[in-house]
Amino acid sequence: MAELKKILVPDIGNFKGVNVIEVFVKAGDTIRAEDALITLETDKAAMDVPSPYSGVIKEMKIKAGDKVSQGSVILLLESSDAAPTMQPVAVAPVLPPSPQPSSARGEGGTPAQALPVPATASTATKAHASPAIRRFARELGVDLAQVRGSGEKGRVTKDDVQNFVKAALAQPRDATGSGLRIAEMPVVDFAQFGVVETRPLSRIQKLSGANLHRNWVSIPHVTQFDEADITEMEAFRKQLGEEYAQQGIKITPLAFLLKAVMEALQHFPDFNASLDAGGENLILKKYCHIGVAVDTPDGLMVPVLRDVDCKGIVQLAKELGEISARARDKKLSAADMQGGCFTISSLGGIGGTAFTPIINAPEVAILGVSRSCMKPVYRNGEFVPRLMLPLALSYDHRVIDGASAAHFTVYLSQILADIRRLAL
Ligand code: CAO
Repeated sequence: MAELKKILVPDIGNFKGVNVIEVFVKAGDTIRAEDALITLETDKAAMDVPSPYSGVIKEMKIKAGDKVSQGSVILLLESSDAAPTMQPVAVAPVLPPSPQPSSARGEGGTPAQALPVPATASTATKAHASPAIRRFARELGVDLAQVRGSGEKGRVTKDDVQNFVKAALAQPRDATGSGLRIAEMPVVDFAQFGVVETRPLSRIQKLSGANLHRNWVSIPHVTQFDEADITEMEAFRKQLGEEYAQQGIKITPLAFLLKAVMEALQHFPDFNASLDAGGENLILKKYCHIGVAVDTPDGLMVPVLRDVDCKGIVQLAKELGEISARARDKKLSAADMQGGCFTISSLGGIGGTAFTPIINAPEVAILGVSRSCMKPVYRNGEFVPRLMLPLALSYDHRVIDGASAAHFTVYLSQILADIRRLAL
């Protein structure tokens, strides 16, 4: 049967009017026997007072800053425990110890047996904190010496330990887990400058944003620029486009690019690869799945076209139309976006002359394509009008060096300039 019990300050030796420096519980809390309730501190040592019973706290009778002696009521506890448990009291030195060679002194330089309870080995550290806080810090793996104490005499409180952990978790991490120590972004109240409206980011924006941020800060990016002469390719594409329009297949430059990139990946296998988790090995892929960045009303999605090496340009154009429509209709499955070896991001349908795409890790390179444009190209002693396609290859410099990247774009440009090479 549960009954209301008074929990009293136990025998603390001859000390009277001892400071309550920390209260760990509050009314309404359910506690177990031996949970720490309060920490008392004399000028010699701090000690935790544990609960002799388990139960629910009905009322607190003291608060931090009060002074208590043996027999003072700490709280009222509703408990059905018949007998109290033993009352071990853990002790810690009050102040950081100064080195003391004398064996006559207890651990941490505190006079031994200052209180009639045993000090444990774990209390002999330099930080100023109660035994319960030391245990709490130990459970979280926190080195108390690194925590700045906000309590009286610089004592470390539970809040200090929690804030230390929160701050550590909030630190940006790089791929190796070390903090990047980036300066904090200022918090600006834009409303002070004019009218504003707050719109939450979409789920896709939040997800892709986190991945883009990770890739941007953890991969050493370099972007190689080039131009491909697609005058002949474009003439052929237009011809094909008319033929396949009746079948509802739209043949855009991207279908040719998929095929040409596949050919370049086979020629330069290091681009069709990923670093393993330890960053020690390159995993070379014998398949060729290529992701395509698709702009949707909710944000960027990257569905993957499978086995590009086994498909023709018309088939790729058909699948590209289908998969980008599915992306825009939010009908892509997680599997549709997995397994890519390389990504193409084409802004050619929109415009622009160049951009630097972010690598879609764990891939090691991405091709950005901008809008083709007629340009005067100097050939055989004269300027001739040629349709030039701007290419931007961002690559992971841990895996690919600049010369390889230039070879890759030159090779890709040669194929696009004469797509008969795809048949070789
Ligand atoms: N140069 C000139 N014209 C181009 C071109 C290029 N590089 N690429 C495409 N075009 C033309 C097409 O031929 C088509 O012309 P017509 O309508 O006259 O036939 C028009 O531009 C529109 O093409 P499209 O966008 O419908 O088709 P696509 O195959 O080029 O692209 C897709 C498909 C899904 C990639 C595209 O719609 C898209 O979403 N692009 C945005 C990708 C993106 O946001 N990337 C950025 C990622 S980083 O934030």
